[in-house]
Amino acid sequence: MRCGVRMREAIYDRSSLHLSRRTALRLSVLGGAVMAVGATSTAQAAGASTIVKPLPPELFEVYGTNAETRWEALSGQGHLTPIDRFFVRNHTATPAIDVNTWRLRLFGTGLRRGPVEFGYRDLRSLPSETITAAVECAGNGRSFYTSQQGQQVAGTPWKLGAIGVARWRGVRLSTVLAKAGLSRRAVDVQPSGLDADYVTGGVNLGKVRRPLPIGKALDDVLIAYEMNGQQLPPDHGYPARLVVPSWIGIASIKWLGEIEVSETPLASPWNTQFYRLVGPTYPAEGTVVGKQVVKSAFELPRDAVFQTGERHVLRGRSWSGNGRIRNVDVSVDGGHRWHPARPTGTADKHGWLQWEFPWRPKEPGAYTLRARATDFTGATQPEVTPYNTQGYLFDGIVQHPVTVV
Ligand SMILES: Nc1nc2c(c(=O)[nH]1)N[C@H]1C(S)=C(S)[C@@H](COP(=O)(O)O)O[C@H]1N2
Ligand SMILES: [Mo]
Repeated sequence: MRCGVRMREAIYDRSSLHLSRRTALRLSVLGGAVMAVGATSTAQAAGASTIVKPLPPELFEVYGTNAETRWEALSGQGHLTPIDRFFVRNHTATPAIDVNTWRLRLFGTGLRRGPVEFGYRDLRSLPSETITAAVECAGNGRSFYTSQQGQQVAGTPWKLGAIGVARWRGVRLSTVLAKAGLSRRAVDVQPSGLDADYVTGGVNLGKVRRPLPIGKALDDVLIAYEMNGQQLPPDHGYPARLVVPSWIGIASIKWLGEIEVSETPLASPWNTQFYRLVGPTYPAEGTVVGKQVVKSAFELPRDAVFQTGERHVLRGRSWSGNGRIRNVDVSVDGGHRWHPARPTGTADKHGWLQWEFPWRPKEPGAYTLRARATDFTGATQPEVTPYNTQGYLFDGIVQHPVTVV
């Protein structure tokens, strides 16, 4: 097979107790792991993991093929999200890729010569660069459209944990494009993944792929092969993924296999059907989503419990696709009064700002914590985010309920 890809057959299963009898009969226990005999869809239907790394419930909340980081699991952690708690968003399942036969193939009308291939060693021998950047799903915070705004939206009901910040090392996409003979006439590139075709509603949409304008592709995009100083883990795109700073997660294609380079605009379901803002405040054809928005989160479980009269330090993080966070305000009284939070780290252009806020609650009861960030462009978090049908780009102030006893 050209790219040496085969679908992962061994799937670690933590939910075999929930398997139907029929599915259970198709699984045989093998050395503590469970071998799925059928295709990925069997595993998915059975609720078995399509993610390789362990997903302990204290670190993750799992939704089908996806898992979000619990914010309390970032408490006490540094600027970077450790790999063991970095969220995973898989359209299907993490594939097993043989790096020895893996190739990255570039082709299309936007190249001066025919297809050009790079092996893993080729990539590693090119000049490397290291950046700190968030990968965040466009749907991060989606569940708040429903819980705070009473709106029905389609997609994974993420809270705020579909984001992670990592240190990525790799080769600039611009370096690889130049090597491949980029034409001056190129307008779009379209990376595509080596994971299984994405089938939804009975329709096969093909490989996960999304066009990226050449301006962004040449600006600051990385083909990453390391994450937080380690080889890129299977779930995060091994052997190589794109990291598109400040843009929605879908731009950062994992398990990179091909990049089409085109002198005419490209399209895929991921920029026509998905990742468009459609709703009453948007044009009829919808608005294509690129950059991320401003958000904030407390490093606390929902319904955290605090002691009356004691001094607590509330900690959190804020981030924006526009760049650095300028300031963060916190309210503990239902949004009436706002007080500045104290930064505890440096604002990162493509990462986040960590902050803290001391709090000594005087009376027991139910409280709602709020954090509201403003970035250096002046963009801030509104009370209400305008509705879009697929619940993307929620930037509203999130209400975090806690109890004081
Ligand atoms: N090949 C491929 N790339 C992909 C995806 C995928 O399912 N397949 N999911 C995308 C989406 S929607 C997001 S939010 C990010 C998630 O990256 P992570 O799983 O490393 O956190 O990967 C993106 N790249
Ligand atoms: Mo995503």
